[in-house]
This record gives sequence, C-alpha cells and structure tokens, in this order.
Amino acid sequence: MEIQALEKTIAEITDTARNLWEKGWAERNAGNISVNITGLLSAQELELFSNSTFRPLPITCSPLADQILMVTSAGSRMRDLAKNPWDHLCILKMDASGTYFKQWPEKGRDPTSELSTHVVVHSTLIQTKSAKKALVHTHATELIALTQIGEFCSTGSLNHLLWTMHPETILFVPKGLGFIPYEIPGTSGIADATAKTLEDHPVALWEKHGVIATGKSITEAFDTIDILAKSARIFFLVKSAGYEPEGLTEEQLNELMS
Ligand code: 2HA
Ligand code: ZN
Repeated sequence: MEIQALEKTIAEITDTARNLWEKGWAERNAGNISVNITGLLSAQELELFSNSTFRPLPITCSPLADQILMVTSAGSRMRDLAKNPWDHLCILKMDASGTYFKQWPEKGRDPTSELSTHVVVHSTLIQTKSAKKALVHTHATELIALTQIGEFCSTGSLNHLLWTMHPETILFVPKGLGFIPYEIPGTSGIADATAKTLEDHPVALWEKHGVIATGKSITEAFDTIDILAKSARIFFLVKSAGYEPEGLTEEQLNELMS
C-alpha cells in the first residue's frame, strides 16, 4: 500500500479487528473503528484526494475542519478486515468548514453506518483538547446482556456491579462507563448522546446494542472494553453456577482508590 505513515495504525486496526472477532463481539459486520490521522500523511499522500469530489458529512462539525479520519467501511466484517485491511477502510479528509469530506479510495465502500457518532465524537475530542484519537464500537456480548436487566440500566448501578467483580476494573477504569438508553443505530440521536457521555467516561454502553470506547490508541480503547467485559463475565458465570456473586466490599473498593 502506498501510505507508509499509516503502517503502525493499520497494524493496530488489524490486531484489534482480529481480537474483536475472536471475542465473539463481531458477528457479521458488527462494529466499527475510527482514528484521527491528521498530520500523519505526507504532502504527496495528500495529493491522493485532489481529484475526489466533496460529499456532505451526516452532521456539520466545525471543529473537524481540515481533519483526516481513517474509518472502517460500511458493511465490512472484522474477520475480513483482519486479513485485508485496505479493502475495508477508508480515509476521510474534511473541508475547511467541517461540512464536507473527500474519501479515499473514492470508489471504495461508503464509511461506516455509525459515521454520525464517529464524527461527532472526534469533533468533541478536538473541542475539549483531548489526547484521545481512537474510537472502537463493538457488540461486547456480556455488557449488552447487562442492559437486558432493568436494574442495571443506569450508569451508577452498572459501574457499581462492574467495579465489585474484579479489583483491576476500578483501577483501570476509575471513571467507569456511561449508560445510554436505547437509540436507533446510526442516528444523530445516538451520536449526540454518545459524544456527551464520552466527555465523562472512556466507554459508553448503548442499551441492547453495544459499547463504544475512546482511547489514545485503538489498543487502549479495546483494552478498556475488555476489562469491563471481564467483570460482566465473572458476574454471569457466578450467577449461572447458581450462586449470588459476593463482590468486593465498599471498604475494599475505597482501599483500591486511596
Ligand atoms: O457497523 O455495529 O452499529 C455495524 C454496527 C452498527
Ligand atoms: Zn453496532
């Protein structure tokens, strides 16, 4: 592939796509990934966009002016992406107002069906001067399953449960996840709610759908989801063995945070 500067990023996307598939979180074309690659392309590589035509972004995001995002393509399967990354990725270069983008490869597949969420969250990350550049959305089964249980459909109850299932959960994810009540996938409603939630939490849990995580890197975003899913798995394992999980005590949690 001609874009040398992206080799490391592509390798991370490939590894993560494989991990998502192996976790069982990426049935069919489930999930999508994006990363802000502004500044990584050479002047010569930027020439790749010169003959492309502008298309409108689903939502105007002025902080995204002149930014460049790499995103997974609509309909792409994580298990295929792991084998042939460039068949399932596209690069989007925004115009100077954050209203339009040019796509490379221009004749490739459209960007992810969750583009609204990806652009609004990247826009908010820029606006808040965050060091985070990567977003991973996946159908993490164990975490989705929790949202099928009414008593866990709140940010407070979810985090309390997840933190009490394993000591490292509160250590690595002290801000926990943010719960987002059900929204239709791919809409501006889910995009706005997600961007707001991700200002306070590294992960948003979409009721009955999946999770989306931010990170300085794609690997960091994946790790955060993986830690939370591990706690959920412990909870369900104990429950399915017919026992009530004891959980860490408040004192033990406080001790970890001191
Ligand atoms: O990319 O997961 O939420 C397919 C999806 C939509
Ligand atoms: Zn999804």
